[in-house]
Amino acid sequence: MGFFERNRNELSDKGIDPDRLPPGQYLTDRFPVLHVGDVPTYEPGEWTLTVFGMVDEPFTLTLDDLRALPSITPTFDIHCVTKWSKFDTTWTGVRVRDLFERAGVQAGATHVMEHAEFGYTTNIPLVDITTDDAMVAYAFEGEDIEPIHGGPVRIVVPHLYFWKSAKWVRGLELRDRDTPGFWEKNGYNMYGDPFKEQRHWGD
Ligand SMILES: Nc1nc2c(c(=O)[nH]1)N[C@H]1C(S)=C(S)[C@@H](COP(=O)(O)O)O[C@H]1N2
Ligand SMILES: [Mo]
Repeated sequence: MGFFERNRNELSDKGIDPDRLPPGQYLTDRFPVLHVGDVPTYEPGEWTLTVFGMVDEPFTLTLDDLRALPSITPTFDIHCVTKWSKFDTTWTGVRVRDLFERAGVQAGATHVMEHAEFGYTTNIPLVDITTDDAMVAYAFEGEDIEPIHGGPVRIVVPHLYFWKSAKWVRGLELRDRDTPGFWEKNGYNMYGDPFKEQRHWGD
């Protein structure tokens, strides 16, 4: 029996529903770090997030502004395209939906480009970044998000592969079309549903 099959079988032994693990994934208790390029460092007050593009009222938030907004603290599983999944992760943040309501999304906007520090981008349909659990997160397991995991603030969208969750997010741009982000230009799927194994172009 190979590693993946053994890992999946261990789930039932631990009393975990194996159906939570998407095809081709394995469960890990670790929290791997994955990104291209450097980890940014911010002076206090330096980080901001701007909502722009097809909105009536573009605006920019500081970390203090973000923390002052109504927050959610859901628990969910996350799935990386490099095949690790981590269960029951708990994040605190503000729903993207709430930020977009404040900005006033214009008719015809269908997609969002997430812009992160140093030019990382990832594209996502508007409906997928405005679900109940899709958030601009500033805490992981009750603590500030570590810089290596995207702190001070990252996007978390649990139902898509984790590359759709931009670390060090700085901008959310509303658009009227789907255009590829960083990995999507380099072979990764435009949508990225882990349960359909949409890892690459053509999946
Ligand atoms: N800004 C930025 N965000 C990013 C990435 C990146 O390279 N740059 N990598 C993505 C990928 S591929 C994954 S799996 C997750 C990893 O998050 P983690 O390092 O906290 O596990 O971040 C995503 N967000
Ligand atoms: Mo990833």
